[in-house]
Amino acid sequence: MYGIYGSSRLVKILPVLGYPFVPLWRSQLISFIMKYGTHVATKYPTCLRRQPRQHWEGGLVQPLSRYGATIDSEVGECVGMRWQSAVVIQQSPAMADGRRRTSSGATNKSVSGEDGCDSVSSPRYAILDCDGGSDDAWALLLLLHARKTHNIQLLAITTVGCGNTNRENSARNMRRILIASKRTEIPIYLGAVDPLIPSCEDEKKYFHGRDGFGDCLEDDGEPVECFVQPEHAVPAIHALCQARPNQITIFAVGPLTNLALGYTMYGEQFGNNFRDIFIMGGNYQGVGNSSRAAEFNFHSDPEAAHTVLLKSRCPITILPWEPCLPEKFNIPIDWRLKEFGERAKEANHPAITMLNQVEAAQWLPMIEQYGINTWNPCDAIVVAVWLFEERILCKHSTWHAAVDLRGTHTRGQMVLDHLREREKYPENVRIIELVDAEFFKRICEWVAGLDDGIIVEGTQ
Ligand SMILES: [Ca+2]
Repeated sequence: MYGIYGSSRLVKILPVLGYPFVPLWRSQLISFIMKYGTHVATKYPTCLRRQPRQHWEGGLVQPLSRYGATIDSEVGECVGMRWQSAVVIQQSPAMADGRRRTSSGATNKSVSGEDGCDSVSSPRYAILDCDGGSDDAWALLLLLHARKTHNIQLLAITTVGCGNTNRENSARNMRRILIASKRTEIPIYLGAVDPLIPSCEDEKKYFHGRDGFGDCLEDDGEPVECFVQPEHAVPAIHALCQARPNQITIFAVGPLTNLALGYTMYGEQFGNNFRDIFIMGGNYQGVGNSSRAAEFNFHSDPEAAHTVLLKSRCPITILPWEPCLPEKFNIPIDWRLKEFGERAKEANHPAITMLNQVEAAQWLPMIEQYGINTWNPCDAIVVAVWLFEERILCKHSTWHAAVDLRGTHTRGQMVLDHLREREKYPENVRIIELVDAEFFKRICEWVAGLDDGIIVEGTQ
């Protein structure tokens, strides 16, 4: 049994069973829970009644429960005007047999069997809500490849129409990846056509070409209606998550319109069924790529991003734009298209070979036009953090985040509570600030079948 001693800002491990008295921030405690899969007893202190209960529950207890912790009793006391409480973490079966859990439940057991499947870890469920660009395709490739090694079950791909391209093209592009990967059993659902408040002017930047895939591939002629599900994406997400409450991770790597519509249609219960949400979108240092001050996904539907951040009670991890910039994430396009791309082609990887063509069509003109010479498949980076957090995530922090809806220059910008007024604005997101680009290259090689070492090393 481990004891955790808490205050509103700081949580400390009590010296139970010889454990040192170690201060932990809430985010660190959550990481502890995520890693070891624990049983938790805690108290909602009576003196907290002068504060909103959700400040405590939303800030600490609820995230813990989302990560599998069981909360079954309460102890605690009030000290002066401050409150203190105890959180007791009991050894879980996973700890008892020496296994460790990551945030998403993976064990560190090395692969076994010739298919590389870890037979011990329980399934982890995911839904990919995307807008059909090449980095969405890479996010999909990581999830598909992790089926064997991480026991990932991708339950659905849902598309949104106000991002890189329309929802039909998004579905078509994801279908191309599924066909190339021989995984067409995964259902695709069409989602929202437009953002919550449609723009009067087409000011959108088409980084990925009008079709999301560089406008370089021939249409195979298969009507979209023939391969997508008849149901709309939003009720599909709701039904899937109702069937597996608190078990499904939502990857939201396009505009957040589908998730926002879910909250509008079903209320907060829609998100209460999520295990967690991993978002690629927003910015936290004011650096824009869609406008001067806003990131593409949030800027494409600011009201949707606002809704998701406001309504969600499950843990949210955000990869904003800044950690994807060359100063922090520097993978040369030459490495992607030549060195790695050629090796993947020689290894006869159909999906990556197709993406070689797609990404050459997208990136080479940008080298000429903007002098961009680094590759940053942002959507795949956030999936990589989910799969390999302990090895690729170098820096993160927790904040209250909101979205500016009315700024003359800053509409769609993500705004953090830099004043740290936690009682007024409890932390609602974890921000990824830095990832290891060199390790991401190894992940790409793993997807291509060129490097299984990152799994065999068994420390994800
Ligand atoms: Ca995307």
